[in-house]
Amino acid sequence: MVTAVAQRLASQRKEIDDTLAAFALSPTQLQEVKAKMRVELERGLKKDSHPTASVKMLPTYVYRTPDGTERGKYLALDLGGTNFRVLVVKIRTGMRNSVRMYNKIYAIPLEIMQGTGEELFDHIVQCISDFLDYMGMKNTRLPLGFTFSFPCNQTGIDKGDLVCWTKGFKATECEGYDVVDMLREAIKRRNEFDLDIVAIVNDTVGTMMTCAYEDPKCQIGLIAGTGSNVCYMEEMKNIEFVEGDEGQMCVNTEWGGFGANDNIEDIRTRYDREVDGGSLNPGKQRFEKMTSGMYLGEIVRRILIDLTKHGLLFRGRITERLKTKGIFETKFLSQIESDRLALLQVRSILQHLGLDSTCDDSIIVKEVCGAVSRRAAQLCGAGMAAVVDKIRENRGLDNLEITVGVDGTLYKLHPHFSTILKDTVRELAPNCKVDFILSEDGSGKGAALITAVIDKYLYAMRFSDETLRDIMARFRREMENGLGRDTNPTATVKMLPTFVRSIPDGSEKGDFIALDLGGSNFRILRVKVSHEKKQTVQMESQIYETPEDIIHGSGSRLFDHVAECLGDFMEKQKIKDKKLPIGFTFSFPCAHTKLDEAVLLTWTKRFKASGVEGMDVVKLLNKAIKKRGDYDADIMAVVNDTVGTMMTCGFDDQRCEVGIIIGTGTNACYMEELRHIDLVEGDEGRMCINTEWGAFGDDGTLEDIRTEFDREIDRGSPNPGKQLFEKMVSGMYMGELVRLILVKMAKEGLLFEGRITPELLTKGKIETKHVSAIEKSKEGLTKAEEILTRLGVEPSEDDCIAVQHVCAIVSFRSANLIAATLGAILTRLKDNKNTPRLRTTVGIDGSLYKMHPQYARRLHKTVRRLVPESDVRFLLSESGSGKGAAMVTAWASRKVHVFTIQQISILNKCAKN
Ligand code: 0WK
Ligand code: 0WK
Ligand code: BGC
Ligand code: BGC
Repeated sequence: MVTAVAQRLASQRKEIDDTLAAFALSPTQLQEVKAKMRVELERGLKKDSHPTASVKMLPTYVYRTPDGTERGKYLALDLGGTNFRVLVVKIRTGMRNSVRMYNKIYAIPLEIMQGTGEELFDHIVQCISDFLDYMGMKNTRLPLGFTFSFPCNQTGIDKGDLVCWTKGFKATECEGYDVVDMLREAIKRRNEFDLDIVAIVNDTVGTMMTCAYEDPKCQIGLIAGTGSNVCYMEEMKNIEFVEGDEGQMCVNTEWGGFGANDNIEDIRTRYDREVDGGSLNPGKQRFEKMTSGMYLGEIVRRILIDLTKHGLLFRGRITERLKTKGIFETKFLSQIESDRLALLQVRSILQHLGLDSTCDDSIIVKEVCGAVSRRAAQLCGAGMAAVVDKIRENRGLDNLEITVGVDGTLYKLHPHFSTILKDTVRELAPNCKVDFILSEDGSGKGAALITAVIDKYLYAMRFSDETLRDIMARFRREMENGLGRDTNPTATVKMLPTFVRSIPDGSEKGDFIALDLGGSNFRILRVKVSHEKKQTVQMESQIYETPEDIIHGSGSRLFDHVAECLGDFMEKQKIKDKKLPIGFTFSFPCAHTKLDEAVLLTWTKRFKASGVEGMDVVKLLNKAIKKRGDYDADIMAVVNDTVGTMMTCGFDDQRCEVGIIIGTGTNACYMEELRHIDLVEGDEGRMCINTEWGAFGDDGTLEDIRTEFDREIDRGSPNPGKQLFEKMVSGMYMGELVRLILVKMAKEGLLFEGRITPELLTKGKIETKHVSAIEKSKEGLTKAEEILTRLGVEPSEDDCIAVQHVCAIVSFRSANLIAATLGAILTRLKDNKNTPRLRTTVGIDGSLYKMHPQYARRLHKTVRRLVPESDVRFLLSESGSGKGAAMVTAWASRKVHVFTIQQISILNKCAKN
């Protein structure tokens, strides 16, 4: 006689089974899910159906997995999972697994997740700031990889518009906006540090990269955590809405959206619809809401409520806590389902949720949890089976061996989830041998690896302040070597005495001619310095050609050309009959024995005229002028353009005691204490030293920071092995450096889909003025497209972004390196003056410094960081070094005048005696 109790229990049991039956998916149903997922994957890839596809198949612009050659130091952010992490990742080459990481976890309070976008990104930047402080890295401008675990429409590796928030996020004014821009804006708002955001990656992609670093077969990334998603390496030819058919690109499937077109309504239960209805984004992410950690607990809670309502659980008593949304966290599922947990412990979990339960209750709860998590794992398995089968067919293989990199608390913590998932994949994709490896280090490492891949050729061009200070110290040592009598002969930085003893003192006056040879223009100037009420300078100038055949021809032809231009200028100025004193700015390294005696040590930049090196350039010019015989000139001084620049700026600012050129070439001079210049007699006062820092490193001291591109530039230059520092930083070489990097990246398929055109292979096709144009914030990308199109490489938008990035790295390196060598000069001046704080002015000229949109700002910032105990004013030389040369000439002619008077008085004295 079946007791009423037994009957009641049986019907209760049936009711429970009926409820849970909806979660039990048959192999057929799973096959259908797999097939439907496959259809959606294909629809997502096709141009026409992509816009309406429920599985968005978003391009990631990651073209390959790591190959072990990555290296460098990177920052990474990891936002969107349970924890927000800020990491620093150091990757060393050659030895796989040689990655060192340090990270800090930061909370993202609910009110920030669901506040305004500005608040959210300000919060992120505040965490970064805290981390950089903690790591003492606030001044290092490291490249950053940003793991952003939400669907983004990317148009490049560092450009991605947020499609829609998922999981617990709902910050306003973010959807539809570029996430990288929002982060950059927030960093700007805080104005405390600078970062180079190189890549934005989805956490599935970061996870795939992290695992592929260990296992090259890893070509799929799976997240089974708060959210649920997969990415994999797809054939470019199948991604119809992205240009190019060669090679592969990683696609972020965003399978969480599967079902948006109602194609899985047959397996969605009313609990799923309730959870969806009660979520932050109803109607969206339906597949995710059946499979991921954010929702499984909530599904269980709603089933428990239903069963309790039907008196099948907890004696039909629905507690307030059980009514509380989100109270039944997914971690409880994992705990409750753990085989190691006795029923008693299940009851204590339920207790913790304010649920008094019986053993039966806890058994039923365990069953409910099991049903929900099992379905989740099976659904993920079915989806994964669709993905691996697609890859197998992509490659025309009967059997595929592949690895999936996995992360996520659900996969990691749930006792059965991973096994069920793997079993489902094996059943539904029998032709695929699929290995699953757990990502130990999270996707931050993967984000850093992606940054390294992109940055592969560039990372070596990024210097931490530590490295810059080391270069500063090296240069300081070279300065001392150059100043020392014994060490000068072998010093690379020649520290050439200029015989200029002071900057203008306001007493200069007269009518002068100045020649300005060696920069991008050969200029002849007439400079009139007069003293009406105050000292004024009038200048007239004319630019003359310096044709290739002249500067590469014989020395006599070159100086004949200079003399001819001078004659022409004097003609036009109607001063051919006047013997005006001439100041000759000759922008090459010269050993002076006095102001108007200067022997050219070596040509630099484009000049290579024969028979001039080792000769006194004043003599050569005088000879050429004499040869003409149509005018007479009195060359009173030869000055380096750095000296001319310092003098020009010194005319307006008495504090100016450093002159720098950052143009075709680069160099610096400064006022040194005479007692420190062993090569010149006397200890009183100061003399301007032309450092000729362009030759820094010619003895190999910079080999550790020179890249393969620097070596290639040097090999192709008219003066191999010389001016190695100049070749890393100056305008004559910057465009070429960029071109060489682009060729290499194109060869690696990282750019222009691997297209390499004869123009791109032609030396000099990218000029430094192009680099400056491309880095202009507003029209830079358009310029990039224009210039690259002219090179025939048919650039895509992200090619232009990447090229802009390359330009930024190369020009930034230049500014940083010059900041380091200038820093050495400033600290020397400070020590010379024995002052706790240096106050000085640096006069600057040169087309790179003047034309490049960011150069000056970057240089100033780095100098102030490297030499904090200084107040440095950077004064741009508006009128060129000709004016400065005239100032020196004024001084020289006065000296001669004084000297002559002295001589005459001495001679008179002798005569009298
Ligand atoms: C750890 C990864 C992170 C990802 C998370 C997902 O580093 O990028 O978002 O796993 O798992 P969850 O924390 O959502 O469980
Ligand atoms: C303008 C100066 C000249 C100097 C030049 C350097 O007047 O003496 O050589 O700047 O800049 P560049 O023309 O090489 O860019
Ligand atoms: C997001 C994905 C992410 C996944 C795992 C989903 O909600 O849409 O972009 O990969 O969660 O974190
Ligand atoms: C020369 C320097 C000059 C600099 C800037 C270098 O190549 O060696 O003398 O000052 O270019 O024009």
